[in-house]
Amino acid sequence: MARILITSAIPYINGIKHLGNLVGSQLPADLYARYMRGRGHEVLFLCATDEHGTPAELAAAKAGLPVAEYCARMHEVQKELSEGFRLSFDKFGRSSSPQNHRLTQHFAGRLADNGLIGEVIEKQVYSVADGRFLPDRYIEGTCPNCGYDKARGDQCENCTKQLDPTDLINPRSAISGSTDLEVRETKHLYLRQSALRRDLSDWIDSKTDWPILTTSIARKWLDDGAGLQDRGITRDLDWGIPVRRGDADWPGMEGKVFYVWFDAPIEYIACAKEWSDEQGRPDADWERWWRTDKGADDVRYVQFMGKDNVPFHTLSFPATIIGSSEPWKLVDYIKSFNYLNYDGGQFSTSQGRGVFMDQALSILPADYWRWWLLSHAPESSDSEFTWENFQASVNKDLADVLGNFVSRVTKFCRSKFGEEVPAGGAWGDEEAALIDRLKTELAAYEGHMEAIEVRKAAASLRALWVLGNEYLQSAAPWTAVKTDPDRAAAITRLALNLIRFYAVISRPFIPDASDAMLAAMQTDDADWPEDVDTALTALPPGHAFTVPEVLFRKITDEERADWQSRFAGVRT
Ligand code: B3M
Ligand code: ZN
Repeated sequence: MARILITSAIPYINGIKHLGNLVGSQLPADLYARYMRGRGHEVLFLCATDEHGTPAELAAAKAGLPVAEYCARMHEVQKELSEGFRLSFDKFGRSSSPQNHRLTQHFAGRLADNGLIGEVIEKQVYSVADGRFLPDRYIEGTCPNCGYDKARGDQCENCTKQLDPTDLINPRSAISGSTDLEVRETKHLYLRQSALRRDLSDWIDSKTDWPILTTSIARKWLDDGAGLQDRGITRDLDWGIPVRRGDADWPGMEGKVFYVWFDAPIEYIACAKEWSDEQGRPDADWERWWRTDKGADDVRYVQFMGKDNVPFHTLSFPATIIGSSEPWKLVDYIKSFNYLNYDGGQFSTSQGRGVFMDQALSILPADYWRWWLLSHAPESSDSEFTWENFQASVNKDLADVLGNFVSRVTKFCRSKFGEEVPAGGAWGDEEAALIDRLKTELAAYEGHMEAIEVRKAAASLRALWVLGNEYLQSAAPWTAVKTDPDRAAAITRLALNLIRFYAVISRPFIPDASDAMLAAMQTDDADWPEDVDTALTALPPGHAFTVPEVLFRKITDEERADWQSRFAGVRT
């Protein structure tokens, strides 16, 4: 039994995530966590909301709520949605937790002690009326390029030109509208990543088994040097983790907070402490996952994220860990994803284009989405959600192949032999051939799951379902029953056991259907089929079962057309 620590990139607090976000980190992380638990390993699976930064402040202002309250509410919303999607986090924490405050300040202190923090004086726009420095996007004015009068200090939304706040004509505060702005000096802390270049480069080079998508992004930043410029890790904002040096004040940094990307990955660690604290357990319980001096040296740590987050996880966060010179666990494997596009364009949070987590669950249960998203995960390239493809996959894979198998077998048995597993005679060549193929395909499935090849794993699982259908079709118990009821009973006994077998191996992808199948088979034996022959005798003759409700219904053409137009744009 191994110990596996799994984290998913932590979603921003501002708003509900769309399906593209979901399939890029949380959902495949859940698949892996469920699989590893299914194989009997000890898993700690962590996620959280990413609650700091300007976007959180802006979203709270827009919602007319104090930012702390906004975050508390949105955390609950996101938590409920993740439960709706059956994301099996051991803890869904908050980057604003007291645990993360302390740990982030601790890391900053260690980095400073090790000479890896520089102090830099910068010039920044200050709003006298608001009594605060303004981040670039808090400054509005007229675009020098196109004349749009609500251009932001970082970019013009109208013509997309990248701007500096000083480029704007008639600049004003986006908070109060005040034009009483001046440029003032302000001090910030920089993490001297450049000093760690060699360590990071050697570390990345040692990761020969990582996906190319992950290492190529890391190498690009290392080799350009651009990504390894020293990074500002503080901001002039109210909301965030106050800048302190461990437990001590940081002279000159009063009223400033750490940059959201500094504290967010540290929440991966703090979240483990939130998890053990919540249960009133000692620190040793989370430290055995995170401290190599306290047992974590035999933990395998796997991270999941979209490709845009790779630089922070291959360079910045490891720089924090390595720079602390404390024995924290470094990531062992980073699984990264490309983007999922939506129906001929991109998912867009700002335009409300695409399907968002709450909307998805309002039209269909989680398993339908989980299956489609995972079987089409954007692994080797970007992939695209279309309603046609979604309808076709659901109707074919889930309804026609898996659902139909379960329904045919259970109904046939009920009508010919009653609601218990029939005895029948011994299995013959046809069964031996089937079991052989099941063994081969199951081994392939397990291999893909171990390697986190999500699409290939889905394809193998589908192939395993197909094998059952093909067997049923050729063994044809409905014909055999007329001349050789014993033979028909033997086939049915195998097919009913296959339902339990499918319930167990499909669990990581479609947990609710798996529960329904196990419930119908009246068993809670969800042990992984380490040995296929034995697994197919788990339900002995005489074992009672019930015919389940329809496992998966088909999506009609009308529904497809309706949803397609409903989610085409502008969510309110
Ligand atoms: N919240 C960005 C994102 O959700 C960011 C990830 C943080 S991971 C530490 O894509
Ligand atoms: Zn413009």
